[in-house]
Amino acid sequence: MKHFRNFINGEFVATNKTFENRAPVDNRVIGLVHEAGQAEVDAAVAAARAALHGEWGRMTVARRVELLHAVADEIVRRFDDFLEAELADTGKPRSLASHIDIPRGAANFKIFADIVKNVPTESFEMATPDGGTAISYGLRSPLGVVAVVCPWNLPLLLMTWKVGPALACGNTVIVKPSEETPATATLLGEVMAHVGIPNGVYNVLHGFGPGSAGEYLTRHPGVSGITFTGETRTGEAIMAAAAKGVRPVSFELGGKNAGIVFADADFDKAVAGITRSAFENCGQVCLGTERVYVQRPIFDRFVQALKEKAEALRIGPSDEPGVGLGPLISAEHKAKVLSYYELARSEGATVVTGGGAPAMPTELADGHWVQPTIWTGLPESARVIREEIFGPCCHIAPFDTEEEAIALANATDYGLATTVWTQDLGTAHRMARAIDVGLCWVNSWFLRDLRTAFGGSKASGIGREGGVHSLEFYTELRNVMVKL
Ligand code: NAD
Ligand code: 6OD
Repeated sequence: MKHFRNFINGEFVATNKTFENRAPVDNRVIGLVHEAGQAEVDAAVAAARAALHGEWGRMTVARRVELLHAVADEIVRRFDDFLEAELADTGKPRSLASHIDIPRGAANFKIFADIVKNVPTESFEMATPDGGTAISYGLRSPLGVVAVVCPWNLPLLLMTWKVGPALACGNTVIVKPSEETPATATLLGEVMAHVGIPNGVYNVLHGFGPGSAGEYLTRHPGVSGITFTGETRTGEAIMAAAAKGVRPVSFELGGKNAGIVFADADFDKAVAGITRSAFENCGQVCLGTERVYVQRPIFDRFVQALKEKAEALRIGPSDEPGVGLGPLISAEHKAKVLSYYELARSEGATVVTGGGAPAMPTELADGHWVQPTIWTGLPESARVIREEIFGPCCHIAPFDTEEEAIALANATDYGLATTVWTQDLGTAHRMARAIDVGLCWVNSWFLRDLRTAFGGSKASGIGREGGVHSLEFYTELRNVMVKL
């Protein structure tokens, strides 16, 4: 049985309160997680604060950059360890984790180390009222001790997406991984120690949200800022905690993203793209498409083609040959997704395919499997169309005009992402301008350039990270005015 301990001040710390870590593929207990209480949170904050002013705080940027490259190299060297840890925690297809999750774990350290090394700050020269000259310039200092609160859907990718830039900017971090996926954050502690990241710079606390490590950490006055990825409702609770002390937050939250397919789109590419955006990672991607709008001339053909793609997805554990769909993360999440499958029926949906749990072999029968599901025929007011489900499902509706597609896409409280399929550049640009989202993909989906701004509008988030935008959150910019 594996034990996932907290990582505080360079040491793995056990506690006398543990909870079970279960495999999504069969619900077997695969580990025990040591839950951090207030004492461990206090210790981690003290360690992170001390490290801020110790060797780490005095280190040259060049040395910090070198160390972060070493972290990335060590993740690559231990690729298989990270891969197995992620697969055990999530049950996702091996091909997915090995092509996306783990490589991004390494890239997130490299890219932000290089950005910090190469991005200048502003500088202005001006005439002063007495006829002299002054030069002002910007100096970036770390924000301080950063709490990094993470979800379970892309555990290593989403954690390092915050830890990479935070450390590159000279901060120290305390990570609270999801209670569902403790493994890769813990493993990263070994990597940090191995490459010589000073003690206290990277800390990990395990536990839940309310009444546990998540709440204790985000309420802690020694935490300078909070970066969070997860549900919008949780973001509201964390924002209330951050209000005490007026501490900054960066939030990447939920979505109810629209995919828009115009009749002039490359049909096969659009079908393949929406298949990915609706079903990849078993629909557990915040950027995923749960609302699909297809221009009327190709609507019936598109529904039929997507149905065939969904039905061709092989459901199974990570290593099953040709597997396209893994399990959901937990029994609780499966119950939530299946409750929406029921709700869709009661709201009057036509179930094009799926709508339940698949029959699985006995050894996998306790896993959290659901069928990829497509609905049509619901009114826009239906809860299934309004609420984030976070499962492998989508509703498809027809539209006639560009204006109608824009209105449909925008009729949501969320504003995270959209994917637009058309061969007309003018249409693409107009849609990108008109849809209220942080991220608009055209003829693509989840195609990432880490130098670009990433984040959501409306209830989907606060702020942008990525490229220099990460520097804006993870540093304080001081202006220095020098009268010559
Ligand atoms: P969640 O909000 O339930 O949990 C996320 C983390 O917050 C966990 O570590 C949890 O323990 C912690 N937490 C919960 N309540 C807390 C509290 N009161 N105080 C402090 N910490 C608390 O989210 P989840 O179920 O793990 O992830 C799925 C959600 O994340 C979906 O809504 C999805 O859209 C969203 N998400 C968004 C993005 C994005 O980039 N916008 C990316 C991935 C996931
Ligand atoms: O690619 C990223 O940097 C990122 N933050 C992806 C988020 C995916 C949501 O599930």
